Amino acid sequence: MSDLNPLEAETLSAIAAAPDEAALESVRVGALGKKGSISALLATLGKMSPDERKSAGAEINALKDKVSEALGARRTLLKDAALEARLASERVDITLPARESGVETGRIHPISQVMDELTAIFADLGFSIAEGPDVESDDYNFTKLNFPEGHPAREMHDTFFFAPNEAGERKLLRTHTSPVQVRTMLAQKPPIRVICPGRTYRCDSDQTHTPMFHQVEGLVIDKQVTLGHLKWVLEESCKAFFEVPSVTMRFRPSFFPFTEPSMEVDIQCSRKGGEIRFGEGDDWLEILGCGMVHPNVLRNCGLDPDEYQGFAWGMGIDRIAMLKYGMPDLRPFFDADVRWLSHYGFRPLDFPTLAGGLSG
Ligand code: 2NM
Repeated sequence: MSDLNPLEAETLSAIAAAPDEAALESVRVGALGKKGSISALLATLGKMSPDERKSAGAEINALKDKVSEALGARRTLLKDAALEARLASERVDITLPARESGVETGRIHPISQVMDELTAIFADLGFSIAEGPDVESDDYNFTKLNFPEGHPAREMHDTFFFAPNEAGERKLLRTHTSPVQVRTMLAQKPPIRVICPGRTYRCDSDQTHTPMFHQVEGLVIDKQVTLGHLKWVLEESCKAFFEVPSVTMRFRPSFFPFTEPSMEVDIQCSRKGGEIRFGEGDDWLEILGCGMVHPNVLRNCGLDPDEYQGFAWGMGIDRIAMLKYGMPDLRPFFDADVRWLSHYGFRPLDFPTLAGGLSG
């Protein structure tokens, strides 16, 4: 039997030097594993004479016990140290001030606020919200809305077109939210009462126009719908939106391909010292376009104009938001400047409701 002392010294010093539990495990495998150094020694016992086996067996087993004990002690030590290190690194300083929640710092953009206000107002009048894609077909954006091919009204919309596909069809960015009303008429049976808020696009950019802007359009279809109903809905919603007890509206004849008759609507206001007030004064502010849905549009959307009539209107949200909240310039709307947003934005939990007040 060879001298076991060098193996013992080597194994014990490897155990003492193991920096972590993984390293310690490989020392254990190297000594006590199936192919380990001490296991190899135990395997030699079978070839020994009974006397030799007795003394060598005792020696090897003593070494094995010693190594096992050292492994156990080192493992406990490393486990404790690892726990200590983890506790130190994950320590929470409970004396630090609490971090401010997003609900305190985040702000709702004025355009979203105005859309939420209009949603609350029209929901109260029994309207649903309908939405549709920003990328539309020529058919839904123009043809079904009674803009014939080659009609000059198409040119008035400064449309952003995509490249044509193999079939020669070109998609476009919707120039108004009216295609959502088309989709609604094609998908559901009257009576219909919807408003359609969303982004719209026209290739137009100057002091008062941005190539992307926002609209809310509305549509009512039923069997006995008149201009009188249109006028009432617009008056009620304007009073609610501008939070005044009465408004005076002026209806001027106009033209849109999808309505007949068509009107533009102004509301009476005063402008003194840069401040605008509604329900008084001798100025007029243009706020929306509207009319009775053209029989061709009804037919194009699967409705019989002898059975159903409807009215529709559309308004730009960006300018209305500027007016209501006293913002002098349209362009910062789309600058994503947090300083502007923290000044003009709305607190997320102050959600507009008719009962709680729209704009707080
Ligand atoms: C406006 C003005 C007048 C309108 C018409 C329709 C539809 F789909 F029913 F034909 N949607 N929106 C409409 C009518 C929009 O925006 C100034």
